[in-house]
Amino acid sequence: MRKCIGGVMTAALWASIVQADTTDKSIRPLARPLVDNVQLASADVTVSVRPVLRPITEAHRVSAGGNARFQAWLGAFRARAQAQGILGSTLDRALAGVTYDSDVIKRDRNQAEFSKPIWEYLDSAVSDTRVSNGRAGLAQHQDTLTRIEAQYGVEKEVVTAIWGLETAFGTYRGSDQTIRSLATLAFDGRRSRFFEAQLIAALQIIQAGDVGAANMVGSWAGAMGHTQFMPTSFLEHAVDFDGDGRRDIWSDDPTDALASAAAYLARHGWKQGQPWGVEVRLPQGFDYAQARRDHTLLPSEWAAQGVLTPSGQAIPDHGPAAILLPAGGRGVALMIFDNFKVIEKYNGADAYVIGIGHLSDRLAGGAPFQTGWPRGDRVLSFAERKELQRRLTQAGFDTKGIDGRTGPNTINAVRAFQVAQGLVPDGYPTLSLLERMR
Ligand SMILES: [Ca+2]
Repeated sequence: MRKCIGGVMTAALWASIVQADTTDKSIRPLARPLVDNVQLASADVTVSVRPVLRPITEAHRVSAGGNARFQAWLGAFRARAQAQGILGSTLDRALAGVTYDSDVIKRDRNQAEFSKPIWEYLDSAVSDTRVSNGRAGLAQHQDTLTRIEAQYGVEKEVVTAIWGLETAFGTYRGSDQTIRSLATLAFDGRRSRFFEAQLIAALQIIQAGDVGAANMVGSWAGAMGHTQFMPTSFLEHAVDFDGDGRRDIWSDDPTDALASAAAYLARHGWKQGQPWGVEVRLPQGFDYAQARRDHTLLPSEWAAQGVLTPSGQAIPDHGPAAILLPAGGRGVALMIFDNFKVIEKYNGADAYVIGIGHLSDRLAGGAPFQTGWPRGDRVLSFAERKELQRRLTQAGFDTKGIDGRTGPNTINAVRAFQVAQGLVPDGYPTLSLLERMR
């Protein structure tokens, strides 16, 4: 069994990211998490879920019969790579002995849907162990992180939190040969275009001399180094912070990787001093229809409605903010700022962003969330979410499709149903809501 890596992210989260990639947000996230390591296995979470229908492709079948077809594909790929400026000598070096990796495809196909709620994800993402390891990392790399913060304007606790979730502070950086993984995934039919572009980018990195082919290792899905950059993100955003002439995110020294993560956030608009989000307490009679990403007010305007910290303080005016209820009206309520969207550029799953944000707060000495989670609830299965969508649509609350994904249309339909039923219209689909519709 291959060694695993990863932050606390799971197959389901990965699947949701892949989904995001193929829809509205293109190839943005540089983090390609995965995770099966035992230590973090309990972190499975489903945030936005998608159907996991994974066709068995020709490429998949190749695994049993050797890799002749893969080798033929590699031959044709060489020509395409050379047309894009990859030298024959680079290809000789990087592709020598590369074989099809059936394990990678197995992992790609096994991204089964997990139905774990956000609080279980956060239990692991912001566990006491991770907080204490993070504080140790902060102390150990204090000087470097301070210089990175000064240069890029990203707080050292935020950079450290990314490091903590991506690779448990460098502990699980992955040992899969990146070229082999990417070539296998590019040969495979499921997302060939995306992975061939990543493979070309990986070859450009090798050609530029940032890392030797043998040392270019990472996750099975091609994410590399301490902060799990995909090759295209590396090319665009990685930096040589220690000044040795190479952008080295693979070595034991995390300097370049940490600075690269900060550079990435800075490039996407990180505002130093602005919170990612702040826990709030909603007043009695709060109009839950306001709890949506596209409705922003200044904290002072929220305060005028009684939206305050759990201890009753008004939140300073850091900029426009939305109210996010990651587990509906019975869980933690957050006031989120533009920096939330910046972390989303790293990985678009709400649970991930909240995990990064909350871990960074804890590393800075902040308190755990004051509000509890509805831990008695279980997350709806894929089949149950489809059933809910079907029943809502039949009842006149159109979800604009029955795909098992809880997107804005489904949330709006849930809200409308809740309003009609005199329930708290938090838009959050629960089992009891489904049962009510049956
Ligand atoms: Ca360097």
